[in-house]
Amino acid sequence: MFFGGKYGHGMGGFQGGDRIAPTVTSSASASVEENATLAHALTASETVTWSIVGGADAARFEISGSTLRWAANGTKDFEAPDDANTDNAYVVNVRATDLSSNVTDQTITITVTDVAEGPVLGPELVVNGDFATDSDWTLDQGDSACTISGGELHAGVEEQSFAQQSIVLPAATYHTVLIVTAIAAGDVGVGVGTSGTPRTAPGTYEEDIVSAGGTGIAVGFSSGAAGNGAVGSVSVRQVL
Ligand SMILES: [Ca+2]
Ligand SMILES: [Ca+2]
Ligand SMILES: [Ca+2]
Ligand SMILES: [Ca+2]
Repeated sequence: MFFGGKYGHGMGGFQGGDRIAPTVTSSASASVEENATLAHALTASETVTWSIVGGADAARFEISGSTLRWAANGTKDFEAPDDANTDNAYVVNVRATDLSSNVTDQTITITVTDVAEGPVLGPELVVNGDFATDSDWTLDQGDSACTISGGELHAGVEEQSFAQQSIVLPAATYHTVLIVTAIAAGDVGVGVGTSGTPRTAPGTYEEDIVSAGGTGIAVGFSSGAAGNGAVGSVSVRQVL
């Protein structure tokens, strides 16, 4: 009985007898590009279950099986970090629990890296920007030699400017595309409250212009008897 009891105690100890805490073998740090999901594999020296037990950014994570992910399997925006101190380094404490409830915690830092992203543009602000019809544009100044025909805006020989009403916000940046199809002399430019660079040769010109504000988008040809030319299209979209 004595030995049996001792063995019995020993058997009981065997059943719960793993007293060695697991070793976490996966990395305590990783980096991931913005706009991408996170799949940081969690591994240990023995069979474990994983849980999140703390860390400044615990709420920004979730664990699916043995994969550490962003909460709701989402993504991060480098330009708008939502970690506790907004430095794009997200800190979480994970816990590995083995079959005998031994635990080992690990602090993991996931760093979000920047990706060069194109500008986000708002909707097109120009109506009839390809001059498909003789409408929408108002001749602000100049003579009647200015016409819209053949998908182009044609200017005569005086200073001329065609405009259309559109809300243009002060200090906002507008991405403009101007296609100049002909320049006999002088120059032509697009304006969004502030004038863009005068163009003196045919070509496609993209330019971001910071607006002084106003209610007009305009295409203006230079003053003087020598100025004339044609424009094939104009586009203005706010840089958001
Ligand atoms: Ca163990
Ligand atoms: Ca971004
Ligand atoms: Ca941080
Ligand atoms: Ca970026």
